[in-house]
Amino acid sequence: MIAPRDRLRVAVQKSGRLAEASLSLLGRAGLAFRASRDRLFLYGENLPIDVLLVRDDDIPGLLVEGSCELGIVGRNVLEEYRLGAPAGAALPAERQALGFGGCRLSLAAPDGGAIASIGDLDGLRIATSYPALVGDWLARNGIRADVVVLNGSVEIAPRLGKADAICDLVSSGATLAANQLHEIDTILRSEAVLAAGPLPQTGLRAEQIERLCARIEGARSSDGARLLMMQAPRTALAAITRLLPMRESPSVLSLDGLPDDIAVQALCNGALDWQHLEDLKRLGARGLMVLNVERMLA
Ligand code: PRT
Ligand code: ZN
Repeated sequence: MIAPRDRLRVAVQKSGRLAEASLSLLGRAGLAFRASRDRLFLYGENLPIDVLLVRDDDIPGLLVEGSCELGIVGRNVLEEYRLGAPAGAALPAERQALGFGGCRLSLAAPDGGAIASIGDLDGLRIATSYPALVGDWLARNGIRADVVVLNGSVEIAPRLGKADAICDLVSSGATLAANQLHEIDTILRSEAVLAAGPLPQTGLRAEQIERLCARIEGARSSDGARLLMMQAPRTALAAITRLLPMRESPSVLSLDGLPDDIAVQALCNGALDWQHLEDLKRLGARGLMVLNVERMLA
């Protein structure tokens, strides 16, 4: 049993591919931390929210035990836990995708070998660190293959004669190429996600969780957002709307004493560039201004 706490806890990878981006996201969501001496814990200085620094594989279990309420973890780790858990077990769940740590869990086979498509895997051995995800995929596709569980260096298993194919995370594809392997199918598209534990939350704790989730969503959606402001002839509005990489419909305001003109405010994504501004000028827009968006709350 875990003693009741009044502070929310978020588990984050201590070191590795997701560590820095996870803490940076929490920082952009407005959290400031002080590190403990053992570097396993970050104490939230401005909100009652602390961070546990752990191995990524431990995050789903910590959520289920209630040692933390939220965690930032790869979807691959979360889904492997969910699929590997016994039937009826309480499960952590994905709350939001976070847009970093992108990769895919793919099946790959040796170059120049006999495996060209997934149908050729029948009766063969597949090495992976994701036995539950691979087992589930095999069952869904009606393929009977043996899953060989390895906890590292999966990509060398075919050369060592331990397996005929592998299933591993791929981002650039360089590791597969260096090991003379090629992808034959993707079984999961992954990225870092915010995951929540299964325990029902009520009252203040539930409010804290919702508030942090809303802030994280806001920090994510303001990434790369630009506010474009201009004045333009009313007749140019449709052409302006077509031209811009807008996230939502623009706000259009009338101008005092200028019935043929409007002021336009449009929330755009980072793709907004000089070329857009020059094209807008050609449509008769003037007083163009682009502002970086620092914070957004839906
Ligand atoms: O110590 P701890 O257990 O916390 O960390 P870890 O070593 O288990 O994980 P880490 O830091 O390597 O990865 C954390 C998470 O990052 C993963 O669970 C994925 O969600 C995500 N991620 C994104 C990746 C990759 N991209 C990735 N490319 N995780 C691993 N890789 C490996 C892959 O396994 C392969 O060996 O990188 C190699 C392939 O990369 P490419 O670019 O050559 O294709
Ligand atoms: Zn790990």
